[in-house]
Amino acid sequence: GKEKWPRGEEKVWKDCMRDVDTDVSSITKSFVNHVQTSLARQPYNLDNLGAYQAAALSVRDNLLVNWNETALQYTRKAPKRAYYLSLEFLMGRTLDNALLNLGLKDQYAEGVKKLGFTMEDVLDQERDAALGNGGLGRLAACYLDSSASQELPVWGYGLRYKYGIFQQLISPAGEQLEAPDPWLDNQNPWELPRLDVSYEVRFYGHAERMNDGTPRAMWTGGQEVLAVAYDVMIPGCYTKTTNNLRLWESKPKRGFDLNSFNAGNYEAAVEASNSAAAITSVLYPNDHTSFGKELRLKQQYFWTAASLADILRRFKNIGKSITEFPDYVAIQLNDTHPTLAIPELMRILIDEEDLDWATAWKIVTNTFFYTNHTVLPEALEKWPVPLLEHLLPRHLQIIYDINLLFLQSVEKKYPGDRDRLARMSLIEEGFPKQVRMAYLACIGSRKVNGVAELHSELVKTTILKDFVEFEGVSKFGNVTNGITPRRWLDQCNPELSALISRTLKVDKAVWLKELTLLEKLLPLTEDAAFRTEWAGIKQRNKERLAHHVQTTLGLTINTNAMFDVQIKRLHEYKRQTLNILGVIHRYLTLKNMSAEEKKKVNPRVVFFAGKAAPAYYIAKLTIRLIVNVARIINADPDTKDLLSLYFLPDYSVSLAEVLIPASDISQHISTAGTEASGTSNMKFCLNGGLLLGTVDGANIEIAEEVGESNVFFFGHLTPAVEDLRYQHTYHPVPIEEKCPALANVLNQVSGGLFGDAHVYEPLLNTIRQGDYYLLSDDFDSYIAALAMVDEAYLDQTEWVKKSIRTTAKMGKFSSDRAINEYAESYWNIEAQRVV
Ligand code: GPW
Repeated sequence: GKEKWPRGEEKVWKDCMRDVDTDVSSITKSFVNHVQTSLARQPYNLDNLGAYQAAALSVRDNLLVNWNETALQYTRKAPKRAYYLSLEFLMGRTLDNALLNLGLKDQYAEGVKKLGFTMEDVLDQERDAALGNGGLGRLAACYLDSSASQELPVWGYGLRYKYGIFQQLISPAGEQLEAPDPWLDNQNPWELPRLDVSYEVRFYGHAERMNDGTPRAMWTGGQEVLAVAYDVMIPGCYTKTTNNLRLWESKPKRGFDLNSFNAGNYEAAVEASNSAAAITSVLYPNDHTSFGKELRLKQQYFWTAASLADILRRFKNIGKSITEFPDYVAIQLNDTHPTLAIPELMRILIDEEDLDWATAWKIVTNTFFYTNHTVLPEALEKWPVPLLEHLLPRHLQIIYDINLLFLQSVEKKYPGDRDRLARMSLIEEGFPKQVRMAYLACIGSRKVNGVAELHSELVKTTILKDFVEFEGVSKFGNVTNGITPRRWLDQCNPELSALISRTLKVDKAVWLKELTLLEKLLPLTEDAAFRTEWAGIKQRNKERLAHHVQTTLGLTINTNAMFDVQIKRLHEYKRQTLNILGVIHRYLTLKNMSAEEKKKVNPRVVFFAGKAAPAYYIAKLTIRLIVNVARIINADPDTKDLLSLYFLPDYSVSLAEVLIPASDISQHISTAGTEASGTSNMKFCLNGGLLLGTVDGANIEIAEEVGESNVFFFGHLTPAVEDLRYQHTYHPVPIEEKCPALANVLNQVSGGLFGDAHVYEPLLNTIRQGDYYLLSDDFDSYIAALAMVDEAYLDQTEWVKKSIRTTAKMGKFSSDRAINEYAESYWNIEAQRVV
């Protein structure tokens, strides 16, 4: 029988249960309690780090109350739930976000002050949780925030990497160096170890088909590893709903392999335990590239297998028939990284639940949803068949079976079309053969979506064209990305948030969750006093950034200049190179100006930040060029008041929170058709920064919202790109002829104006030869667009109007809108009120 609960005296239990703290005195009490007990520290020698830890532990107690009640509610009501499987969650810091979402920021600030600390110093002690590379991982974090804020029963599943994205250092020569990010070293108050929640995950071994008339097989032997859960609380904004992000840590099943140990082979025994721990030791620092490494495949399987086992166990507790699985569970695949979940669920349903193939496949294809985040070929995951066969023999069998049945159905619709079969096969022929993960994700899912209108069209007309023809277009959709206005406005730009609440006479508890209310700011473009306030806030954010750079890097920045910002992963398609070559062009132009001409120029400070994948040679060269151009330009007395340039090392979520509110203009200048969406473009615009960009990704939808007259567009459009590349290959025109301005800039770099003459040749040659990303095609119009930005900036009144209009029209880009689209049109889940 079931245990009676609570044990003992119910009243004693109930009287002792805590609720969320709301008043300053219980907050200070809990803070001091944690200093005394959890931290075992003396009040008189408590430093800022200790104060942060005490504050975090006390906030965590509050979150746990809500987190438990949310879990209880979900268990009782058993609604359909959605699971967001992502190899990356780029969370950043938690304390400030938790305080704002709980609505306790003021109370904590007051309490902390009474105890002799300032909130700012305390918040600044927290290390970023940087379990992601860039946009894809940060999107996952924004979606968790929105799911909780919209009271949706959504959990995240990921890996608890011991090392997050590497720390970036810049050498004296301007080279990127990488250092590990041991983010857990100071303990992590935001996670809850769940040593009781663990699963065994198998690798290698043998798979033997039963051949008993069923599709079953036995998978035995190999290596078994334990997946242990760590839970991270995800508070919603002004709601009790506090969801869960479950991260898996790998560990050896039995500490030591006793067989080897007894055989006297101590080293082999320890090695086995090392290899289990290695699985979740480090986040792969590659963005938009798939390297085919065995350990990465191990990570993917380890994580999908543990997550599915956990989801299945939870489903089974409801007591429904397995065929009802898709009525209770939706699983979103964040890119193809979790695609092994498809054959893994087939394996469980067939080998363990004993279902027939058709029933199992029907369950699978009603459970999964796949989001594609790129059409760049180098990013599309393919796994070598021999590697899969070795590591996951049963899954390879299942993939082959899926492929066979799939190709039979294609053959039936297009008899004799051999080319089509070869194109659509899950297996790419070659040496070795490879499994095309995007195709597997596509056919194994209920729906497929891209992340902005243009990108979703490109998915349908390029990489998945045959699949659209075969399966029908209704399976393919778009959910334009979004960003959480909690972190990316209220938290990073508190003054602007307060001005908005004051002006609209609407509490932020309302407009932060209904962001289209920002439209009510539109009439205020005509209010001079409001414009002054607006401009004043931008100015103070610029000073805050300058202060940050002064204290961290010792550099003094001219805050009277226009702040021009490009911050994102270094990648050729994002064209940081175009930006730095544009800066050099500007520098050369200034050098040739008379003193009189210079008076008309408005000063500009250009900021770059971003990491390059450690093995991405060309991207690293771009960083080196930026740093060395900065060195020359910033020291040139002829120009330094009018143009200066900074590369801020070790870009992170926290640095973005300081940079974004300070930008007058930001650059999103990818070759048309290459940036699936972009999300920092949305963050800048939400904070009243104007956008300089190409007609690409979500830039297009931003322009649709704010009006084309409020953005600065340049460059060739997507349909022209293919033709231009063809021209480059078959009718190349020397760069001196095609774009003399760019040729001159390249020659200056080659000639050693920024030192290291020979060093940059491989980078410059990517433009001189082939120019795959079309810098020479877009350079002139880029320079013209920059000139338009300068001109527009001269009219400050009009500029501030544009800035206000931009913020006002950004409501669409709240991740609340995006997550509601997923909930309604994809997952079919409903909000659950937790009281
Ligand atoms: F290649 N994105 C990313 F599609 O940050 F997998 N890393 C990646 O590895 C990939 C995509 C991948 C980004 C897109 O480049 C960006 O345009 C988009 O806004 C973001 O994902 C979120 O959808």
